[in-house]
Amino acid sequence: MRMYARVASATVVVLTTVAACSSDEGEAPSADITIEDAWVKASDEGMTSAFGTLSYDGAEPIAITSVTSPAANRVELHETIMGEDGQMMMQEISGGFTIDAGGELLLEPGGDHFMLMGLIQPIEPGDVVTFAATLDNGDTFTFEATAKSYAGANESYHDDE
Ligand SMILES: [Cu+2]
Repeated sequence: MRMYARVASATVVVLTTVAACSSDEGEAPSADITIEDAWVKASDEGMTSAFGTLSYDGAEPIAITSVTSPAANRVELHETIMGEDGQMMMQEISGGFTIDAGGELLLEPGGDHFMLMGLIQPIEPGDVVTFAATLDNGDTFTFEATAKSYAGANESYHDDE
């Protein structure tokens, strides 16, 4: 009898703590990700890249596992690495882009980026391209990126070799 009473009161304490935590959050539990300065490298055909600064407001680390866009047949999550021959090359990152709790992820030419494969039509400077990203917790978020001409970010693609 005494044992049972102790367990019951411990449970009450735990529930109270959880309630206090969730009221501290004060925000909807949907994706706490925002992107700033999102842009796409204008391109006539083939493939191109999208960049920006992702900020994540959640309490647990998260990963962006897939991205789609009506502008391309496929969007891959790429990292840029030094190849064995000393040339920079890009490849699909395994496990997606992870972002720490309260962290940022910079997508920039020569680094991590969203890779648009098989453009549906030319992307001209000033065009707005929409994206939908899926997170490892099942949440999704959408964002828009404006196209601009850019001469860099011509790292070779792993499959080319
Ligand atoms: Cu790439």
